[in-house]
Amino acid sequence: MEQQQRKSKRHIWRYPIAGICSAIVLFTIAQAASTFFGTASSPLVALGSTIIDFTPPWLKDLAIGLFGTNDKLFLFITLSITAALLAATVGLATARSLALGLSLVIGLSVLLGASVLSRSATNFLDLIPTIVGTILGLGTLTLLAGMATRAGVPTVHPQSENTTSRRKFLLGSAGSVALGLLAVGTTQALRTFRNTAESARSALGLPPAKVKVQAPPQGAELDVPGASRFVTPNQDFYRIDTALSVPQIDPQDWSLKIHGMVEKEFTLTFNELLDMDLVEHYLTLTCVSNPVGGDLVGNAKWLGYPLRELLAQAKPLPGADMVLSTSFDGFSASTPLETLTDSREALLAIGMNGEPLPLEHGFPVRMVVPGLYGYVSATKWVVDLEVTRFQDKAAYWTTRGWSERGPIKMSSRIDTPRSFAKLPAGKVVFGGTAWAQTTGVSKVEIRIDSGPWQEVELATELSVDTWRQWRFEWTEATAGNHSATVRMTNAHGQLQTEETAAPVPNGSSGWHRLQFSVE
Ligand SMILES: Nc1nc2c(c(=O)[nH]1)N[C@H]1C(S)=C(S)[C@@H](COP(=O)(O)O)O[C@H]1N2
Ligand SMILES: [Mo]
Repeated sequence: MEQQQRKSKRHIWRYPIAGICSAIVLFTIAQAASTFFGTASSPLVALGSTIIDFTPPWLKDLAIGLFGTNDKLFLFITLSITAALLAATVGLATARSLALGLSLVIGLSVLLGASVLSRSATNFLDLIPTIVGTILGLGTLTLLAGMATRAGVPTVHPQSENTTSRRKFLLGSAGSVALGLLAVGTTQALRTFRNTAESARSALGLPPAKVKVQAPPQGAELDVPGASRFVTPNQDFYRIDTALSVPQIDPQDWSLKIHGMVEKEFTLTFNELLDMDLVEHYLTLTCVSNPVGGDLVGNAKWLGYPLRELLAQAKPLPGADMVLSTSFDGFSASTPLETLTDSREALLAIGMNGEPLPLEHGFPVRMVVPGLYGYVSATKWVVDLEVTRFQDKAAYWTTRGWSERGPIKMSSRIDTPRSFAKLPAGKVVFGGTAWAQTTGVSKVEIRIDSGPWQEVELATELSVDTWRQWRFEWTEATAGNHSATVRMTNAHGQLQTEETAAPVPNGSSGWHRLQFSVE
């Protein structure tokens, strides 16, 4: 007995490994099964999304601030480390009793299943991948824990027995990792083979707009090296959403339901939308999480059908003051009804810069509304519009501490020089952008150190809904450390506020200021 305990201690490392190996089998098999069955939400994605949903706003903000668009990679790494630690603990529990370890796995799988069911558009059939993965995970754990335990039992020839048992255990572990790799490979192959959304997108020819927008005039682009372009190329356009895996929607399966407080409810199909009188509009989209000077803002030419016209067909009832738009993956946004019925060009968009929407920007259909932050207006993969009242319904971010309404705060930014740049003496060229969607930018001023405010050169305005580039030359740049501050004035003569505010709950404010040095 005495000897057996000592031996078990020596082999204790095998149990956490057994736990981790069975977790690898559980997750990779569940993932492969979900891809195979084409379920609405795979267990891994469901788990990640549930965690995102429960992430407090300040943490979401911190993650976006620290990792920008890599916030999902950060989540993935944190999640993997946590899962590995948890799996190792479960493995250790089997050293005490196999039944205890197996019960823990079942308990954790029930949580996983619950997170799958909590996603929108899932049903009990979506549990099959989790169940298949769990069964194989339990099998792996039983097998490997058994091998680990046998190593602890004393025999007449301890030496030889130990070597074979170790070899067996390592082979068993390697086998389960190989099974996991095979499952990952199968998942990838199935995905590539079945990517209907991507192939539908490539095959889609965008219909021409009925009302074509004028191309940006020559003067809309100031060509300052280092400053952002007037039109943001699609591949450089910032991406913010709660979707861990980009929704894959075949346009032929897409439809939009317009219902709620309306005289006439109806459903729109993609082909019907293609046949409508589409318009083009340049609009600068902005994220509420954008810090002062940040880059969660981009400008594109959108092609779509005016939401104003669509709502006119549904005829909102008196008393309605909000449209709750919901995406295929369960995100929702509350948009004031008046912003969708007044004269601004709010669109149900299918095109971005002359192409069908990229999958990650909402293919096949999204909303864009001039003057409102994305979280209350720019629903990607939109499938449902409910005309309702603010007092009756709350949107995704409203229930997580953000304001129910989110008009964009006017802002200005220095793109070049970069913060802490070291520049040669002589001439310093400053460049940047400023935006005040729906109102327009009338003036941008810059201040070097604590000098006077000086007006900068402004690019030609294309529309009040787009940003305007600006340019300024400091001709007698003196050696030493300097700071530059920028501020704008909108077309109503209002000056951008100096008062700083954090992004939560309704957008950042304050003047963008940076430091640089001249040699
Ligand atoms: N379905 C869905 N749509 C969404 C979001 C989301 O999380 N899910 N995020 C919104 C937010 S916060 C912003 S800022 C914009 C960003 O759009 P983009 O990724 O195309 O730049 O999308 C909006 N639409
Ligand atoms: Mo956003």
